[in-house]
Amino acid sequence: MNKEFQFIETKVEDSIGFIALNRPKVLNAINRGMVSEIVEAMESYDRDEYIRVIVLSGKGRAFAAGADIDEMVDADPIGMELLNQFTDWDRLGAIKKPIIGAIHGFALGGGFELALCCDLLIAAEDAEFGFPEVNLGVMPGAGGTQRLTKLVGRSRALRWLMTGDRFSAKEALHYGVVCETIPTDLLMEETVRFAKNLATKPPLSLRLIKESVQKAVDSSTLEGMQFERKNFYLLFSSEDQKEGMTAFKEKRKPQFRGR
Ligand code: DAK
Repeated sequence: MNKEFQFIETKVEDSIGFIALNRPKVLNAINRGMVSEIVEAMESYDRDEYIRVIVLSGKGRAFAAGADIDEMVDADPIGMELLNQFTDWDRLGAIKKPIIGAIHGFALGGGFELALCCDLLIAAEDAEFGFPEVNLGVMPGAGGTQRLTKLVGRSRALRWLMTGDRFSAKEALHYGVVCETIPTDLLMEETVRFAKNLATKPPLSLRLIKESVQKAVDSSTLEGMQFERKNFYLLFSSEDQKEGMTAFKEKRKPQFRGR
């Protein structure tokens, strides 16, 4: 993608599409333009066959300290409805490729909600998470109450949502919010290593695993099992299934093409 963005930075390397939030002076406070740019970049990566994995991170000393309060202070409900900003957030949920969030510093409010739109979160040891919306007289509105509760359960979610307290990377790991913690200065290096490994996996398997796990979150076990089974069958029509199993028999490394 050869495009200059105003609020994010993008680059493609080794079949990984990178997006870095880029308003470091305000701790990457997420304004409307930034959300549109993230969606545009993600959808473009999703369409690009060369890209296997997307990595989302923040420049400066935070991932993102929330939605831009300057933009919200005078907001009104009808104005927000007409701007229809949640549609952009919903589009993030429709991305098919794996999204890895590399989180350091603050991931608060809308910043935490953005992180929760990722599939895998890798946190630097200095990361701090939280939903401080309650201290501003509001509450999360871009999926925070739903996604957090499904991740950590009702009791812990209420604990964090009602107090607005921040919690550490260590706690985030303990409660399953993130899947790894990494020494802060190694965050990007280790995230890239992780992403490169994912990029060697068969893209269709990754895509259907992502869809099936989302189904587990959204539906009954029976419905989810049926969905999983159909996806399992479907992969037997892929070239990558033949390649993966033949390579095993021939004792060589498989080359997956996403077909
Ligand atoms: N918005 C705007 N500016 C922010 C900001 C934010 N969320 N967070 C930080 N900044 C700015 C600060 O104002 C400061 O700017 P200057 O004063 O230098 O001009 C600069 O970033 C550096 O911040 P601090 O000086 O405060 O840095 P500290 O290290 O002392 O403190 C902090 C860091 C993260 C504890 C503190 O900045 C802080 O409490 N920030 C606000 C955190 C917060 O309340 N976040 C939740 C916002 S509510 C929606 C979707 C989502 C949402 C809403 C609508 N739709 C689709 C409609 C989400 C809502 C939220 O996230």
